[in-house]
Amino acid sequence: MTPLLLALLFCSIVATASGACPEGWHQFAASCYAFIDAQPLVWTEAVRYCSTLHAKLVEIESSAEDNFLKNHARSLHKNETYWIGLTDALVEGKFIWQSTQDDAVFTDWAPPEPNDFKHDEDCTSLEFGYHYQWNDAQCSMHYDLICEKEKEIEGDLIG
Ligand SMILES: [Ca+2]
Ligand SMILES: [Ca+2]
Repeated sequence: MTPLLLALLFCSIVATASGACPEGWHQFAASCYAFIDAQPLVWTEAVRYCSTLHAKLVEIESSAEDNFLKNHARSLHKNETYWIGLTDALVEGKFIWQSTQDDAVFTDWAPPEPNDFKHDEDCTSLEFGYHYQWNDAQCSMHYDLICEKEKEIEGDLIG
């Protein structure tokens, strides 16, 4: 085995052992997050885009996770609004997470949201204008998005 191959092998083992997120993804707790701003998408396209990355449109279960995402969004200074994986398209007023269909327990709506403005707001964003608290918005809006996937567990790859 050449020294270069040995070095590459060593690097991949180190990355695995630390449970690192893929390049360009940001770690918090057991998840990795990608802030996607190359091209704003409508909500259903955002869901599909994350699935192509073997991820889901971000689902926020705690204030700790919410704060991490808000702080990161602010730190980017891009003044962008981001889709998250929360919708009440099936039953008006009943917000569920897209991948699990679970009811949202933790929420961070910016008052007076969710207001279903013009009876046409079934998808949820981290709204720049609300300092990244949540807004229900028209699903046809084009926003940036945040994808989430589980951090790879060391044992899954080595064991
Ligand atoms: Ca989550
Ligand atoms: Ca709204």
